[in-house]
Amino acid sequence: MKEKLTEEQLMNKKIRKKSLISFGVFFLLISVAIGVWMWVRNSEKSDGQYKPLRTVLNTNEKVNNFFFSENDLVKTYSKSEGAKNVRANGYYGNKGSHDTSVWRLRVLHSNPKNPGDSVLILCLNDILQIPKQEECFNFKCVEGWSQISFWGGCRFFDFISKYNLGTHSGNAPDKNNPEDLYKYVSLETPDGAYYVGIDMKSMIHSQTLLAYEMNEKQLPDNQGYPLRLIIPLKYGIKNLKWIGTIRFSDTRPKDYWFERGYDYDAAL
Ligand SMILES: Nc1nc2c(c(=O)[nH]1)N[C@H]1C(S)=C(S)[C@@H](COP(=O)(O)O)O[C@H]1N2
Ligand SMILES: [Mo]
Repeated sequence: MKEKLTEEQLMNKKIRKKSLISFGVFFLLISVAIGVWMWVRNSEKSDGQYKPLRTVLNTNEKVNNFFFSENDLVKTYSKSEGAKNVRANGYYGNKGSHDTSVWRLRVLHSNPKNPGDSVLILCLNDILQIPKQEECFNFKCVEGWSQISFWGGCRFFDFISKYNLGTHSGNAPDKNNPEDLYKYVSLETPDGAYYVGIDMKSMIHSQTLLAYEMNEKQLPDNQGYPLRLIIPLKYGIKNLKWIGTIRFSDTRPKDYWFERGYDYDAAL
């Protein structure tokens, strides 16, 4: 009897010791976590984001760029798998008339072969002349929803090829001559209220479209009629609806959600 009690006491002692260690470790980890959190919160902001977090986002972007391959395709689905009631989300920049009798696409470029000619003005019919490409993919929004949807339009690469855009030389773009390509493309709504900046590599990817159709019909107005960007390599935020202006540059163009703390790349 006496022996058993001692065993029990010994056990209790062991348990107390373990509990104490556990509490100690727990307390230490919590303190470290709070410390890191306070350090991040007290740091300065860069483009709407705390600097340490911005550094993490920029590093992700570099890693992603390093592994980028033109041949990596986003998974596609058969068009019958596309949603019939496609969700519409985000209406920044939808003001003004989208009537195609007045709507024009403005492309700002500097063509060394034709220095006076720096604005190319196109109508929807010009875009419709470029061979059509269709694709059904899983559209993903950073807010946490995704939806398989079916789009039609022309490849952005075919568009810049047709009009000799996006190059320093003013020649047709060549994927094997990346030096001649501008590094970034900027897209803006006609009223300038929503804007995105995207790296050229992603823009000339074969799945990136200037889309004018959804489910084989004219793009509905809430989906960006008459013209929107469909870029399956990126989150929804970069898929700008109601395109008004396109520009090329070697420095990062301004970007609506980047300015509000999101990751510039928004790559999937
Ligand atoms: N002009 C414009 N384009 C936009 C947005 C917006 O607010 N304005 N929202 C973006 C976001 S956050 C998403 S998820 C997608 C939504 O596309 P959908 O309306 O076709 O679902 O559009 C993107 N393009
Ligand atoms: Mo989104």
